[in-house]
Amino acid sequence: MAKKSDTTAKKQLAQDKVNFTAEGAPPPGKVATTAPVAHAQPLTTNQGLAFPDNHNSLKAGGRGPTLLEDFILREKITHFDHERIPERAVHARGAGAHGFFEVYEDMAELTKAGFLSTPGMQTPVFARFSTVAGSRGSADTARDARGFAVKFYTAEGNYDLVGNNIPVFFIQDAIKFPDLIHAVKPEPHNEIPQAASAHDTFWDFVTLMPESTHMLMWVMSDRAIPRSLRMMEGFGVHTFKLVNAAGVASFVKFHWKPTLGVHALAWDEAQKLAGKDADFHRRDLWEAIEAGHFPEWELGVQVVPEEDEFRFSFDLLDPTKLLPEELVPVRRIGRMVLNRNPDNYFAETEQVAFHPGHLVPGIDFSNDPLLQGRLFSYTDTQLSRLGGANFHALPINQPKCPMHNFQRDGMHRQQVNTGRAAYEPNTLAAGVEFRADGKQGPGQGFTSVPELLESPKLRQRSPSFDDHFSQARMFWISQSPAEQDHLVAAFQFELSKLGTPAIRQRMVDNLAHVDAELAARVAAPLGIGAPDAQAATQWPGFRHAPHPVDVVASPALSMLPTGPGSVATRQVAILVCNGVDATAVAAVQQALAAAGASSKIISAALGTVEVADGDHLAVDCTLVTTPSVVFDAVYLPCLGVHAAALMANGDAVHFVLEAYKHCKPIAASGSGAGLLASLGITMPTDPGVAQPQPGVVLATAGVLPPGFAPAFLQAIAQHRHWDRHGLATVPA
Ligand code: HDE
Repeated sequence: MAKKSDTTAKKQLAQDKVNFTAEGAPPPGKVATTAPVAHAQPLTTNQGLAFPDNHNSLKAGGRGPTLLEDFILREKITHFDHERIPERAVHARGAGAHGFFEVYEDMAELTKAGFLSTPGMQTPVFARFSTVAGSRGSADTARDARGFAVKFYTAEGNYDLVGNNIPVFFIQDAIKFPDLIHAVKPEPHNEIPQAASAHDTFWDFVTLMPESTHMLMWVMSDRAIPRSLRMMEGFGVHTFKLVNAAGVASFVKFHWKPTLGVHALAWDEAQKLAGKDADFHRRDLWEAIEAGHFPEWELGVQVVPEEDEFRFSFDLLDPTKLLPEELVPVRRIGRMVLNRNPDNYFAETEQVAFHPGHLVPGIDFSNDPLLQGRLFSYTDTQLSRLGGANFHALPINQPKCPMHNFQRDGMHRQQVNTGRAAYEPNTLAAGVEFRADGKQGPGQGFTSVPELLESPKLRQRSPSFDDHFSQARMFWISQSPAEQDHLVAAFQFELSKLGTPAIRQRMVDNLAHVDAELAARVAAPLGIGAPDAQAATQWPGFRHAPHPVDVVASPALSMLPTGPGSVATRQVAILVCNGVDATAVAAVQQALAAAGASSKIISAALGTVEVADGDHLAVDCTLVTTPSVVFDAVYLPCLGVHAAALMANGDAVHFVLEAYKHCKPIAASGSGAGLLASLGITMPTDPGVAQPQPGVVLATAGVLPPGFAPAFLQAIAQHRHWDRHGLATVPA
């Protein structure tokens, strides 16, 4: 028996050897000669040991158990097991890009910051945009504030401007931040809902914190659903200080102004995009940069001399207040261009560590109590997120200027420090001291602005922070009618989702302090009582300050004046089927391309469609894989006698109606124009160009009139036509 079994084992062993080489691996001990294509070099372990077979673990026989001694397998699996790091507690989902900042003028009169001193000087930057509440895998288009963080790699050290796309914040004191975030994140018992503020705990908290009312107005506005990360403003939010070489400080608010204007999605569109293309924003950023359409913003400053600190009816240190641009104009001092996508998402976008306390000489903090709290949080969070005190040594975080200090050791230390003296002062390391000389002036290092502080220790909110509603009102009265409609609808949407009617009531009671009409409109469909301003005053957090006289509209708060703008990078869908007028399609495509927009041919199936003259036109995408929500505008060309066939396709009908309902520009020619009429969108008028509904461009004639493409481009440049009427009846 024993002998027989020995023979079987030997046969199996021989067969295993055959199998091993039969699968193409070289005999043990030899390095693979056909290197993996991607790297053109042999695979190795983390220790540099080349190994020939990356497909089979080491087993006792071809069909036997895997051996524990397979250190190659173990290393690979162990590394994989530890690939994930904790996601950011807030701002987990983000997209980033490299670029440069270029200053326009010498800012020496206000700041000694070297990167703001020489006109035309370029400083490398890395920017990361993010949503706040959702986790890393959540959808891009959630209703939320967007993070807008920029790391400037200046010659004097890294400067981080860690802002948002909304100029104010929910709370006035950092001690409330964990409460705010616990309230907005998914509810802890069931982890629902993801990336959404429309749930009881969020509104329970904010209605008890009336200081959040101003920020709520922004978050319920279309600012919270940007069309593109490239089309949103950024704000430093807090008041900071600029300090010149003479030590003279001024207060400053930072702004980023996008050159493409500020534009938003429709709320229904944003929700659909969350399913149809959850990566909508990051894809848009990535593709724009790949296509050479580099996103660009101008950096603006609002400067207030120190002696004017108390000039305003609100406190400059209160982060729930903005500084109206009409009171202090924004001075544009430079531009940021993002021109390179990251090579590796994890290494760069995920591992980048921002911190509002990463300052350079010439920029300093104010005493904003929210900002002061942030100064602790950002280093602290990197310690657990990036695994220790050496996160500054990760390539994306390294300063691009010399760095010397006596910090030593710690997890994952990258630097190999030499010498005996890891302290200062010393005489043992050639007497070297790495200190700036402390004098004021360019290149002389960071010094804090001296400030006289003598006061009792108090756990108290300054009464100058008490006015919670005036700027919320300013925001409301500054919006266009369409923007006001969207804001009311957003409040209604969110509050309708609440299971606790008392919370809905508390919100409209608070809103009654902003504007009676706003509160009544929001309350109407919520199944609650009329807004009761008096009831709101009963809650402990409520502090009542009468609206000061200077609550007047601030035109800069509306998104409308920023358009019409450029059509560059806009995406246009051209719906086709057999019989399409290819000449008209080519003419429109050419006009779009000349203006920097791009177009896609969409049909029911991939392949080609037969054009009117018997030739063929290639289809780029199908109606189902690229729905209307991923486009900015639609063109329906003449489809000859086949027009009815397209409209027999429910997906095509839905595509057009949905784009129309989302107020997107629609152009139609020939029988395409007739199709629109059959959908009830508009009646075709005389031959030629007409705009019976805003943003609808028609040509009923067979041949495109010369004004057709320009009219379509103009409609696209206006972004959306929010003033379209009768949309409630459109079934999409
Ligand atoms: Fe943040 N915030 N935050 N924040 N924040 C973080 O830091 C925090 C606040 C902002 O793309 C965290 O590295 C506290 C205001 C952005 O990596 C954390 C308070 C503003 C980003 C943190 C605030 C911001 C963060 C999580 C109240 C607008 C993403 C990961 C005192 C001016 C940066 C991290 C990136 C990230 C704390 C309030 C903007 C936990 C305690 C106000 C853009 O440290």
